[in-house]
Amino acid sequence: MLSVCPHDCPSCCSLVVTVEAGRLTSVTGNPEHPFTRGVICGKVREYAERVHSPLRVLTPLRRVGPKGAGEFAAISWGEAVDTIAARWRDIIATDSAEALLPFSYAGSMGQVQYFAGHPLFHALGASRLDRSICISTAYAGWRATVGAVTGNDSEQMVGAELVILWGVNASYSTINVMTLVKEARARGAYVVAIDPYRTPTAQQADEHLMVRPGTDAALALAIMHVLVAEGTVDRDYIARATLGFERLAEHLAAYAPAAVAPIVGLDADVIVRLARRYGQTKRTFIRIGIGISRHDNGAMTCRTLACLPALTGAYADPHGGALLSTGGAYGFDYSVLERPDLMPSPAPRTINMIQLGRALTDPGMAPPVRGLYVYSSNPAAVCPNQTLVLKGLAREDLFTVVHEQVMTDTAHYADVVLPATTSMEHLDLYRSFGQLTLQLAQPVLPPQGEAKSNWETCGLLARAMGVAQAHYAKGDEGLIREFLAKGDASVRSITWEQLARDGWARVALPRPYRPFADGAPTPSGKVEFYSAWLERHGLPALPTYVPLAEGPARRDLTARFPLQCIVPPNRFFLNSSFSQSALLRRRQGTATAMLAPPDAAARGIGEGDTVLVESARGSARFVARITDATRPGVVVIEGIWWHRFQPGGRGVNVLTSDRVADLGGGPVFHSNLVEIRKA
Ligand SMILES: Nc1nc2c(c(=O)[nH]1)N[C@H]1C(S)=C(S)[C@@H](COP(=O)(O)OP(=O)(O)OC[C@H]3O[C@@H](n4cnc5c(=O)[nH]c(N)nc54)[C@H](O)[C@@H]3O)O[C@H]1N2
Ligand SMILES: Nc1nc2c(c(=O)[nH]1)N[C@H]1C(S)=C(S)[C@@H](COP(=O)(O)OP(=O)(O)OC[C@H]3O[C@@H](n4cnc5c(=O)[nH]c(N)nc54)[C@H](O)[C@@H]3O)O[C@H]1N2
Ligand SMILES: [Mo]
Repeated sequence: MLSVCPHDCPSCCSLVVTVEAGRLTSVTGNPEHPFTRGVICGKVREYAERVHSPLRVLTPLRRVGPKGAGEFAAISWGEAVDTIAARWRDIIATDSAEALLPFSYAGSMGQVQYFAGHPLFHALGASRLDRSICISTAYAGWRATVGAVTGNDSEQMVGAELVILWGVNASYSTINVMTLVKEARARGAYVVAIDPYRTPTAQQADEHLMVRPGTDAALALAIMHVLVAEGTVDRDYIARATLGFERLAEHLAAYAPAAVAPIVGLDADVIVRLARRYGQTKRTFIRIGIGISRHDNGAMTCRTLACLPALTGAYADPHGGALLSTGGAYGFDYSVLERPDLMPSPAPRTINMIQLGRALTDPGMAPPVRGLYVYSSNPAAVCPNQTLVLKGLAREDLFTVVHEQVMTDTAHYADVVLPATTSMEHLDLYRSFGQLTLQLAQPVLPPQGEAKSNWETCGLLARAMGVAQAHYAKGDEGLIREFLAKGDASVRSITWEQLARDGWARVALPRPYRPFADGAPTPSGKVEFYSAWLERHGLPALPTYVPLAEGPARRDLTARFPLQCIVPPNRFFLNSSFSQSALLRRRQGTATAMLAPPDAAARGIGEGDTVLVESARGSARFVARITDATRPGVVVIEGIWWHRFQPGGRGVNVLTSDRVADLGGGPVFHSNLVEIRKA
């Protein structure tokens, strides 16, 4: 039977699953799917263990111990729904509906489950949530240059002469890109990885540029400097498809490789060599990770990288261009799922999810958040400034409902826990943010225990509250059919019947797919080297290197916290998901902090020592790994362990700040100064 990986990963793999005697027994990659090509990650191969996990929540639960202790008693769905509805009515009556806050992210990328709560909470008049934690900043920056969140089809990279993997650890985070990279390399492509540490992806490249965190815009501008100085630009593409070249060319004077070299931490001749490689051919494909945007200057970095293929005309090449995300390539009308029309007017306030701790603890919040409904997310683990988040979740007067598959760190703080189905147990439609197919997954298992999907649960709550009932009466299949039918030509031609039969279909976009071959959907219709829109939003109009607000230039901070600390994904967890798995925790080992030999020696830290990593926000324990895979001055902490599984009981996000990045309201997980000492 076919299924689809529901997790927040650009690959969105097509799965072949086996069910025996009511249990999921095996999960493999669908060899027929053009992007999956039979390859899936080590996490999802072990999906049976997740679906049948001893930590699965199988019935509704009511808190019987102190907040956060994780002591619960089973209750019926009827009692759970009645309890929630009664508390919500009371909160609405005393503090207004804005005192309710839904909190969700991408536990499931299925469109039905992702958007299941929006109509309910809009109709109630609850506070809105800015779902900014992942892509908002990257997308805002990308849009500034090219107007839409799309890019060249990554399958086209197999014919490229140069592939640049820029801030993307595809070996961990979207393994199928490596299938394409390997094929490109076998056909002669030169592969460059640009990352502050030597990831498994960088190990497979021909060349690794170990940049200092947060300096990529400077590197890209130095490359542009060389392209313009040496005339290896595509005059025809620039004239036909871009805006602001003259102003850019002047501005590049400040970014000579020799000037940029000490900022990025590379030799000037390394930069010049890459610029010459880049200028020699249009068959250059840049795959950019979202991780690169999780810095104070993240949007500006993405915006700057998006300019590179416009200088050489690579956007128009069938094997060139760049891709950050394909999320915007699907021409859907999301209002069908989200139903903003159900909101009262004026629209309720919006709370940025990365500042959940502030929202729950700030005495100035009027009204205060009194009812929190968490689904498809584990904010106790994934949100920055974890100490403040936990302080908020521990509030005795906060009524928290958590709808979960497994008993997470967040669920421990709930007043009511509701059991959620997995993707194997419910219906959904999936789009991807790394490839161009649309997929349908029908249930392959019955709901485990008394689990219900987000769609079903929000429908029950809507009925209990007497709102949005016509929306939920459409049913999940009805909603998917309507969503497909109301899309533009790229998706409208794909039918339910076709998806139900084949599992997947490619969106109706041309091959090769070169969305910026002759311009871009920006205000000017061109790829914008000069962006008046950015200027109106308080950023430089031209691509610019802006030093990190929390980085080495901050002498006041570096005296206490001299090391930059990046916190990218690890191999065996997906954000905090899979941390529930004893098997994958064993494979992952333990929560580690990687540091360079001179940094370790200066602090008397040996391999395997327990260390305390401390930032201005707080400290957490890790095991030291001393390695030249990272450069002196840069500490790497991969992955998010549930804090109950991390020695010391605090996770990596104790260290990270809830400051917002330059644009889009996204987080700055990697702009983080720390000190390390032996515990
Ligand atoms: N195994 C695994 N897979 C995952 C996830 C996971 O947690 N684990 N998370 C999923 C999610 S939610 C997402 S959004 C996607 C994509 O998630 P992304 O965050 O895009 O992850 P990566 O693709 O690994 O890219 C992060 C890379 O950027 C690097 N980086 C950090 N700062 C800088 C910088 O300043 N410059 C440069 N050049 N590089 C920098 C990091 O070292 C890391 O190697 O992955 C998904 N896939
Ligand atoms: N330090 C650090 N922190 C990070 C990041 C990082 O790189 N470093 N990455 C950030 C990024 S990119 C992201 S996207 C966020 C992700 O943050 P989250 O979206 O919170 O990601 P997960 O940790 O995967 O938690 C998802 C939860 O949803 C549950 N779930 C899955 N499917 C369903 C469903 O259908 N219904 C319900 N009700 N629940 C479901 C899962 O069991 C899981 O506990 O984390 C961010 N946090
Ligand atoms: Mo993400």
